[in-house]
Amino acid sequence: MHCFECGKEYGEEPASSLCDCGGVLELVLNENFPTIDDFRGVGVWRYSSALPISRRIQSVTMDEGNTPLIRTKNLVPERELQLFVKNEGQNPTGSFKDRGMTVAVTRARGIGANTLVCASTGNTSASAAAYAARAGMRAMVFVPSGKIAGGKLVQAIIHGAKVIRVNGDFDASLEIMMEEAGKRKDLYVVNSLNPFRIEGQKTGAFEIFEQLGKKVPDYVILPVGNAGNISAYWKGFSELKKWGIIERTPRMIGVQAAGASPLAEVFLKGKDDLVKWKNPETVASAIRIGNPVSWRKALTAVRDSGGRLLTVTDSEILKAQRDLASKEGIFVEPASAAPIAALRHLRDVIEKNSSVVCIATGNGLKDQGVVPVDSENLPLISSLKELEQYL
Ligand code: AN7
Repeated sequence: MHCFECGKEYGEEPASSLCDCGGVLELVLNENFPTIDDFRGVGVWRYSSALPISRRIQSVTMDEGNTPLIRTKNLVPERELQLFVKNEGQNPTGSFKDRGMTVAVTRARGIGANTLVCASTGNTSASAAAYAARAGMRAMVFVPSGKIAGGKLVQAIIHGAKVIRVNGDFDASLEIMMEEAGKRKDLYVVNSLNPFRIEGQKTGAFEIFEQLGKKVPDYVILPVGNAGNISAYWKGFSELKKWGIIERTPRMIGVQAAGASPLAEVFLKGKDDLVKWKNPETVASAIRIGNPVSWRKALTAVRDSGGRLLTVTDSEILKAQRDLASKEGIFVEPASAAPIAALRHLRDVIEKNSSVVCIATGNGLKDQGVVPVDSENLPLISSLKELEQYL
């Protein structure tokens, strides 16, 4: 375990899960590289030979991962693009967070932690709450007041987490949570700055490779908030290459909402430093983040892979969400529709016939408030006769 920014090495993660320099940590496997024959079982733990968890520790799992990779039929002409959607909304708590949470909470169990803590735009808190319940631990989650999707809050509450609202946005929630966690040894931070979360999330890349019949897609497109997940997928593909399992890596494309795009700004302006945004605003509340903690990892992923970062507007996001639901039968939350919305902007970038995987990070049922339903104006009948009149 070492700092991604200054290189300092660590044997065990510090209380805050961040380096003394403020950088994010990274786990690197230096020997005993796995081969494809080492992958056994189903889901995230199929890849345990590639995960930094001792086999002596019993995993805290709910069979996360093993999510469908769905070839689209109607969204784009099949002759032009091989477009796939990786439906991470089918994880136990309905988002990709479970991939990382199963590994981070297993790690927490291994080092004897008993209280999980996170700041969250919603999905991390839902996942942390559920895995804490599973592990017999406590969870304390900090969420931005009034700006979190109803379904996610319901999940955190039903799983028994202590939910604390912060008067402010996600970035303010993270700041308060980190200050508290830095002071207390009994709290274990499960935000995506936790390097064990990233390890679990990288298994999404392994699955895509196997689901495509041991092939690597040309492009992988993800929504970007704190920038942990795009970093995790890049780590997964890079490791497959380092271990001699694949020969080339895909181009990584990150998509931010226009109103919350500090990282896309760094890329588009060709800068090397992130300027955090105050008061980010977007309908995609999952990625309403102005100070992405893993921004440097993500920028490396995008640049080293030959990819890019771009932005999409809220109306493009909502249209893509509706298109995916009404043309393919896949209902995702707004943030997860951002990669689909980005396709239109990438027509001159993605070569004809390329294979493209969009990561659908979260289930649409979590955030029902964004879908306008005028129930008063739906037809209401009390008899077959009225039905026939209506039809
Ligand atoms: C559906 O739950 O940050 O770029 O606190 O819920 O790794 O942050 C959620 C992020 C994309 C962005 N899609 O991933 C949280 C949180 C969905 C998400 C992202 C999130 P990162």
